[in-house]
Amino acid sequence: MKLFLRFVFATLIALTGLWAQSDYTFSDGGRQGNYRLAQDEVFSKASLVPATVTAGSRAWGGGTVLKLNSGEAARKVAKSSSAKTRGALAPVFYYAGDLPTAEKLAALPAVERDRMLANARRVMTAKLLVRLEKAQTKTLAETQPTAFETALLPGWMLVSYADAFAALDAADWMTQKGGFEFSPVFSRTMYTRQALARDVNDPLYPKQWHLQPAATFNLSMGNTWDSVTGKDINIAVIDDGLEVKHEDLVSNSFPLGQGFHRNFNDGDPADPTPTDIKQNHGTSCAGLAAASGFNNLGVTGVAPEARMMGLRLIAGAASSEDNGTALAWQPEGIVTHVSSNSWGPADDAKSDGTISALQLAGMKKGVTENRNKLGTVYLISAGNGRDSGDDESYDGFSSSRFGIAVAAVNRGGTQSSYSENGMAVAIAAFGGEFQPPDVTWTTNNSGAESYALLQKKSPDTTAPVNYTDSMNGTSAAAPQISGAVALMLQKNPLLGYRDVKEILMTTGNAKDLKGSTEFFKNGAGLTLSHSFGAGVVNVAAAVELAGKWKNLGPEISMESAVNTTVDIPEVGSDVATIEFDLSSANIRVEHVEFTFTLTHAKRGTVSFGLRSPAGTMSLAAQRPPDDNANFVEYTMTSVMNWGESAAGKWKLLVADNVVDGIKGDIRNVKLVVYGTAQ
Ligand SMILES: [Ca+2]
Ligand SMILES: [Ca+2]
Ligand SMILES: [Ca+2]
Repeated sequence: MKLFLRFVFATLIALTGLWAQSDYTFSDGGRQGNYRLAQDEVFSKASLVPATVTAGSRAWGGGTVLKLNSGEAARKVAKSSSAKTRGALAPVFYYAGDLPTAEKLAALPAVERDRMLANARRVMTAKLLVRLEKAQTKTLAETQPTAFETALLPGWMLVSYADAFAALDAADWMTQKGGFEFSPVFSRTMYTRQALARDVNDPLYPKQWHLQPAATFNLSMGNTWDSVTGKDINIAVIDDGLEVKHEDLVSNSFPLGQGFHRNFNDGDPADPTPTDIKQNHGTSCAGLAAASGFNNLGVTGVAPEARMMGLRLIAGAASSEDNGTALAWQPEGIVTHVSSNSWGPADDAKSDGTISALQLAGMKKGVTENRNKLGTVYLISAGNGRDSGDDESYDGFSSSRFGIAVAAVNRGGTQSSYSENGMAVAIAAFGGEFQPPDVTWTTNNSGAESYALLQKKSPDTTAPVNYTDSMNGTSAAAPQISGAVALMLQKNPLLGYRDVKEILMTTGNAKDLKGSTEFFKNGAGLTLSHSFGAGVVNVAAAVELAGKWKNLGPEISMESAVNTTVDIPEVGSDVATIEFDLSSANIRVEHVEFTFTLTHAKRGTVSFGLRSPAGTMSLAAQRPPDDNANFVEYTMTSVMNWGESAAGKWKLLVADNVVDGIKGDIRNVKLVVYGTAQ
């Protein structure tokens, strides 16, 4: 009887010509919306592929949108299917509010059109939402409902049918009859909610190989910008200047004249804009971190919507007090989330690299007081002196446990020729080599004069005025991570500065990188090297991990000192060994510092190795150009033991690598292990 009625009902609708209808107006709880029924599509939950289907079918929403042969129609296919098959099928509608005109749609590239159609697609379920009181349910008897339920919406009921096509028949009937307010209960829950990639419309973006997912080596941006862009995250850029009014930086820079910026060099103390076009370093670094993205202009930074404060410090000599002030920078009412530093002691392989107490104090203030005590995150370039024989372990700034040292990788995945090895190198990004196209694209100081300077430096430049394709160095690498950290902190503003460092080191990508030192697994299973730290930053992975991160406990430390004087034999016999017994330590290690006084007339011939109880060796190579004498109360810091247990015997091995009769000794050695309680 029921089947018979259904047949009559369907025949009735067929006779009235409603089967040709494709445009509908539905009332979704009172809100009118226009929809078009796709006559040539049927959604199938199961992997049904009837003979009537064409190659235009595509997987969607956990099933398949079947594209029918011409001459077929959705209703006809459903009607000719068995009841069981029909139960797996559903009519496909498109919501007009999500679509451009048919003409515009047809003119779109296929990929874009498919994306828009997928977004506008609404698949019917077997239910209708009808404005109906319980007492009125019999008015729908003719449509053969199978059930009525009260809806979440007062005054509306959910009316169920045998299948989605039966619900469509009922919708047709109500439309024909008039006087009903209703809407199909459309399914959008079948969508996989995969984030859509943001449309990056910056014209030079395709040239920014470090951001391109198709490049063999890149920052692994993934779909990160769909969820975080650095919005509401502030980056202090300490450099030789920041051209605040640059067309592609201005909207991501704090305004001038309100105390956000500072100039410690010549010119207006409130304006960090360079006073000399040759001072283009800071403007280029800033663009890599946070040039405005999605603005149809120039390039984009890793954090396309972060905001920057310019601190002009290194365009001339600056006092240690100014260094400290710049590093601790956090203007009233502002949070300094990130401090981007593409500078440091000379990379001449002979300077001892020690920084002033005030500079160090500025960083310490930043990590303990800034950002509501969570700490400003310092990104510091690891240094460009490898081809001169320098080693980052001798750089008191980038190796500080308050900062994160960033190494440089070139486009082909090898360590940039100049990027220094060191025991504090934590992570890497792209610095490239020396000439386009193997160097990075970013903002240049504005104007023809700056452009002429670029042409002189890079005769083959293809960059337009106001931009450069010739930025390189660990200077280029550090601000990329500054941008990455801005994204992480937008995702999870409660990360401490040490949490950020651990997340970067946990997610870094070591795959296929070639450096002058090998990757190894430390005692905690972290893959590290003195050339790259944990490898190239994996932005998508770092942001994802940031989102579910449980903060590290408070930092604790334990120290051990050996005050005897130990002679350092020349190579070929033995090395000086100083042992520290930390058997009683209950610390999960983050940083390890050792401080010593070396007496040696040619200190550059001496190298240092710290062996942890887990067997990990942190190395400071000899620096042949350094023929200076002695290191006094000198500190080195390693990140190579991150995550290891501190418990056990630590050994400092000191070697004199040149047999020339010039020998020395080491004394007052102190080891301090920092980390969390185990
Ligand atoms: Ca831009
Ligand atoms: Ca250096
Ligand atoms: Ca010697």
